[in-house]
Amino acid sequence: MIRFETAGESHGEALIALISGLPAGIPVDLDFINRELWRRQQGFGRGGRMKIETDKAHILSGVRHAKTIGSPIAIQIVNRDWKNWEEKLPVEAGDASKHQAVTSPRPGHADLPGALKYNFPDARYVLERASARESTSRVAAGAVAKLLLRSLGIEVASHVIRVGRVALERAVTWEEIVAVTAKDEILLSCVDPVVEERMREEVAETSRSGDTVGGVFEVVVHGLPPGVGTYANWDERLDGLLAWAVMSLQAVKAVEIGRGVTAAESFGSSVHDAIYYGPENAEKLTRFTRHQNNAGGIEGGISNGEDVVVRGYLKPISTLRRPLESVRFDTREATAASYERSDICVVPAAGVAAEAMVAFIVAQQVMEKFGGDSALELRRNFDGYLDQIRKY
Ligand code: EPS
Repeated sequence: MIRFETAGESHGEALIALISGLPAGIPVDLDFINRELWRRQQGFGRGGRMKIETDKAHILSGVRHAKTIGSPIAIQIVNRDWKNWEEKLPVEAGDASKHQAVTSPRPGHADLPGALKYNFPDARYVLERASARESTSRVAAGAVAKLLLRSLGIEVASHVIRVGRVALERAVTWEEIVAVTAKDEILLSCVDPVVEERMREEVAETSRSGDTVGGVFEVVVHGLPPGVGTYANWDERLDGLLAWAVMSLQAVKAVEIGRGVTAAESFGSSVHDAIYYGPENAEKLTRFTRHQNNAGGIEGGISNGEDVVVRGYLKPISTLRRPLESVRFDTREATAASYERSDICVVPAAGVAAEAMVAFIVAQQVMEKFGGDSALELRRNFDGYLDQIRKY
C-alpha cells in the first residue's frame, strides 16, 4: 500500500516527505516535481515568504537513474528562511531569551487549541507545524504519485472557480484546465481571463482593507477507468477517501464531489447523470455514455469512468493585518491577535496542494486494485483490466 508522511516545521532547517509502496521502474522527472513545488508558491496574493523560498526537491533515496527502485523515497526541501530562525528556534537548548513567542492566539488558526493541547506557554511551536508550509512536503509526495498515474495515462490538474465574491459561472473543459496549469505566470488559476481579472481585483481590494479572502478550487482526475474504489467497505469508498485527504489540507473547510452542494438543493431528475449507449468512441473505454457529470465521476464510492471532480472550499487565511480581538497567553489581558507574515489569498496554491492529495489517494487506490511490484507488472495488470472493460 502506497503511503506517505511529512516532517518539518515552517522555520526549521528543512521539510521532509517520505513515500513508500511505489513499484520499481516508475520514471521520476525531477524537473516535473520541482515545477509542482514552484506552482504551489505562486498566485496573486501570496505573502512575503514566497520571495525568500525557491522550493526544490532533493531526493535522498528510493530513486536511481531517474527511476523508482521499489524502496522508500525520501525527499528533502530546505527552508532558506532557517538562517533567520536558527537562533530563535534551535534544536539544541539555545538561548531562551531569543525565543520569538506568538503571544496572543490568532482566531481561525490552531494557536489556542494547539497551545492548550500540547501545554505550550505560547503558540510559536503550534504555528511552526500547523502552517500551510507543511503542504510543500505533500506537493512533493503528490508529484511522485502523479508520475505513477502518468505511467498509466491518468492525469490530475486543478483550477480556481471562486475567489471571495467572484465566481466562474460556466463549465470548463479538461483542455482549459490543463492550459491553466501549464502557464509560466500564475495569477489566480482561472480558465477565463475576464473572470480572473475580477478575482485579481477582489484580492487587491482585500489587501487594501487589511483583510484576507478565500475561495474554491476544483481538482479534476482525467483518464481514470471505472471500478476504482468500492462500496463494499466504508473506508474504501473513493469519494470518502478523497474528501478526507482534501479536507486535511490547511484552511480547507468543505469538500464536495461533483455537484455535491447544489445537488442537495435540487431534485434527482435534474441531478443524476442519465446513461446512454453510443457508438464506438476512441476517447471512452465503453459505449456507455453520459451527457453530464454531476456525480463528479464517482457513484457508490466507485469511479464510473467520467472525470473525477473534487472541489475544496478554502476559508480566508486567519492572519489579518487588521487583527481581530484576542487575549494574551501570559496575562489573559484583552489584546489584538498576534500578526505573523502571511498571505492575502492562497486559493491557487491550495488547489496545487489538493492535486497532490487527490493524486496520492488515486494512486493508492489504483495500486490497491491493480498492484504490481514493477511498472511493467502494474501496466500489464492495468491493460488486462482495460481490455476486460472494453469487452464488457
Ligand atoms: C507558507 C509559509 C508561511 C506563511 C504561510 C504560507 O511562511 P511564513 O510563516 O514564514 O511567512 O507565509 O503560511 C501561513 C501564514 C499559515 O498560517 O499557514 C507556505 O509555504 O505556503
